[in-house]
Amino acid sequence: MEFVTYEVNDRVGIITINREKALNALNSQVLDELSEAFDSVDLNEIRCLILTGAGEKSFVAGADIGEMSSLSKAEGEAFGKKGNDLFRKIETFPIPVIAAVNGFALGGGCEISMSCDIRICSDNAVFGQPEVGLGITPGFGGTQRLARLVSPGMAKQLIYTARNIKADEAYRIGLVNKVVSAEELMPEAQKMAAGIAANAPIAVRNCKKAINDGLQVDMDKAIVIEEKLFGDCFETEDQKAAMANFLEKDKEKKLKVVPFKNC
Ligand code: DAK
Repeated sequence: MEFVTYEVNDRVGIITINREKALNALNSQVLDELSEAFDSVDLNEIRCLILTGAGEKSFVAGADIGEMSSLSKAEGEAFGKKGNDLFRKIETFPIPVIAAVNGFALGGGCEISMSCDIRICSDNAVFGQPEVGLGITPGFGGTQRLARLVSPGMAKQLIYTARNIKADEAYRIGLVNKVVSAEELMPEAQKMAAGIAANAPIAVRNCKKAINDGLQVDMDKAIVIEEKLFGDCFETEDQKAAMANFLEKDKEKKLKVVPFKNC
């Protein structure tokens, strides 16, 4: 792949968007390669992913404006679908995905970070949805995910004004989980990912599914979703071993890597 790299560090996979010259802007090729990178993740081995951008300046400076500028209506729709399919793939990916936001996260960059489960950013990060200034609406789920992550009023303010915000404000409104220095960004993301990877993999996956699916329905239905996914954990070796260890006062936690198909 030309613009995306994938590496594995223990049970954590790191996907890096590597198009630094264009501040990691998302063109069709980057979207295709990202999709391919997610498809290549070995879910029998990897328990958490980190998504980041190459360089120190930008996570993703948005969809590629050069490519978009000449799109016809039909091509624009196809481009939108490519992005939306990828972002849903990330959002519903069986294992958690942490966005390590290393600079600009504008437009499609802010949107791709919001399709991840958790956002950690460097103190030079800048978030924003500048689309209305370009004559379009946020088209990769920005109107939907931002309104769900922060308050609807705050999302409307950011989107209507197209104002960029810095890391500290993004943290204050709940858009990011944590702000660290640029040097600390990847170590911090890896530390969090390793912490997630140390927990029972089926339980973690079921938590992601329960939260995601539950948020789409009313509380009565959400509780049923939770019950089902809670019940599923009782078929797993991790649940049996972890509870037996507790009862036997065995403090050493040894969780198995359970194949995806058993989920
Ligand atoms: N696209 C293409 N190239 C970009 C880019 C982008 N979004 N952002 C930056 N670059 C390129 C610049 O053109 C420049 O290239 P060269 O001139 O060196 O060849 C290089 O990256 C460095 O950028 P700058 O020289 O501008 O660097 P500065 O430090 O001066 O400024 C900046 C950094 C991030 C403030 C500035 O580059 C900037 O404002 N970039 C654009 C940010 C932006 O507006 N992003 C939102 C894009 S709109 C859709 C769904 C979704 C979308 C669209 C359609 N459908 C459903 C159909 C999403 C839309 C968006 O994301």
